[in-house]
Amino acid sequence: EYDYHKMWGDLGMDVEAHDGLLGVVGEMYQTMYLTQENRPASTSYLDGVAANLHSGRIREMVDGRSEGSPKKIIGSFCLYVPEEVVTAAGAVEVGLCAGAEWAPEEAERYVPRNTCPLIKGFMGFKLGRVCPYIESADLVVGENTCDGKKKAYEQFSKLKPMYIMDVPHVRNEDTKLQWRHEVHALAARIEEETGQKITEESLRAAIKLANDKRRALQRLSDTRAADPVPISGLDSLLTVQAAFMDDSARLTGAINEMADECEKRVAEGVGAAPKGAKRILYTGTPMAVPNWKLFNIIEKAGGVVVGEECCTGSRYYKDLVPEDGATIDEMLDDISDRYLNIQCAIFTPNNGRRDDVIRMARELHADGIIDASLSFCTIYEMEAFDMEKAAQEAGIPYMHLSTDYSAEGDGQLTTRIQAFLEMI
Ligand code: BJ8
Repeated sequence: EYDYHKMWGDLGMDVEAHDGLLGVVGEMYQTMYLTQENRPASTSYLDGVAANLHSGRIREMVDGRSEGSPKKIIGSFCLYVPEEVVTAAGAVEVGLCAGAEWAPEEAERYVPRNTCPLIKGFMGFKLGRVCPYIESADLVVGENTCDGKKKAYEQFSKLKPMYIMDVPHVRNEDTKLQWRHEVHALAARIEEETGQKITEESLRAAIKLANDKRRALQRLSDTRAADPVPISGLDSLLTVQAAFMDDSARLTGAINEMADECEKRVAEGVGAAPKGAKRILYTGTPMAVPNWKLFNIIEKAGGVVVGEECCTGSRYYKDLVPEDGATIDEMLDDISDRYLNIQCAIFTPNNGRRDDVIRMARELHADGIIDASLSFCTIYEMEAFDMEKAAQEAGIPYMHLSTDYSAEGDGQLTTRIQAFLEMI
């Protein structure tokens, strides 16, 4: 029996507090996930990921590092940090976004009280020393996206070695070149960290590895257009959340198995929710582990989430990087261009996001759109006005919500969601 408590202690974690966190998350998983009926059998992979998140997966990466593969662990908070570059230089990229509140009083010594819960969450996870991903990371790559993150990184960098990428906020020829420069600079910084040069071969393989994962996620997503829908929104969400933590090749294999089973279910008319269940397209801010509450409320109320336009959803997998780049420079440019196209609300204008939401709602036969922002996220709250208009014009019922990580407003949230499901 491997001594995980020793491993967490060696990583500098607060082992006792961490036991408490694992207990809470384990209970949430039990009541939200394991109570679901008619799950595809292949989702047992997700149960394994959830069980190993802080134990087996960390051990694997930490052991791997001491054996030289991967050489380093690189943490990131955002979709704009290209994993292909990190992989090609011999490191592994892991997501550090926090989906739960932790040590808020300590976090408030570094960031204001009225900060988005995602930011407050990662500050609290670091200060409370309960996240093995943060603690095992050799370097954390941040990005100048929203004001909250940009300024919080100034604080976070006092606690952990950081490298910051500057993400443009408009798309034109100048910023395209600027962003390409940023991606090339990241490549140099990761090479310096690992002491390993990116080669044509390693970069080409990394592009293929990431694309294979995206293709598998696209396959799975396509099956959700069916009625009855073969897999729940909760399980689909966890699949993408897992992608930020698990080994890419293993994950891709598991997702393809889930897609195989879901395709078969569609052909046989087997669903995770009954035929005719109200279908919701989610759009909004990302949902980091273990932020499952909104999907749980929707699905326990009898609705089913059939798609998610967000960073823990379609934005993660809808676009591929071309696989025919001839040189390292050309491949890095292709990677840059693909990432600049992510429809984050930090961009102005960002009309592509609205188009995507309406397109997805139609393709996935959604009965309604739920657009949710984490509280104090000004940019997503701002975009909700035009999102509502676009939904109205398309004739699709729409609801906007603002939530945080606490359970305080859950009763009211449930009432509003139930009313919306009845109305659509
Ligand atoms: S590409 S969505 S992962 S920045 S919710 S911290 S925006 S105040 S997460 Fe994001 Fe990258 Fe964009 Fe995606 Fe700020 Fe809003 Fe908080 Fe947010």
